[in-house]
Amino acid sequence: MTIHRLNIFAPVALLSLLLVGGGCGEADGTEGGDENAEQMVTSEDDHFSGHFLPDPDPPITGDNVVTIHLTDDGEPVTGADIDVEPWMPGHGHGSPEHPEVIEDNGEYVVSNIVYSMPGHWELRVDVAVDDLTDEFVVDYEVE
Ligand SMILES: [Cu+2]
Repeated sequence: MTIHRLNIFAPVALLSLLLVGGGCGEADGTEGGDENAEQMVTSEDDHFSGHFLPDPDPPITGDNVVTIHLTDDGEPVTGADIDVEPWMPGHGHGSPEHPEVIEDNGEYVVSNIVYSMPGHWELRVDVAVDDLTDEFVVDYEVE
């Protein structure tokens, strides 16, 4: 990230801190201006890589979609069993909705991701392929 970008995002972050004041807790302070751009993420036990593309970007309070390109050593991983849970670690709550996953040849479209408030959310993605299980934890700043 660049300084230039920080200058753009810092006022927005401050503003959302002020706006969130009366919610279910204080907005989680996050380090160094997390971006919500598409990201390549490695699963917790290093079994998989996931290319995460949020729509909209950045994510918004309400209904969101995330497309995950799941790979293992650069090869698409097909037929994975994927379970997604949004989680707000600063407040200890999840989402009122359960996301749905549809696969197209190693590309997993996750819909019905409902963030109930702005702030710092995790997307916790459990992946099971045959006997192998692993998990992604991806951070988002929800507007
Ligand atoms: Cu909350």
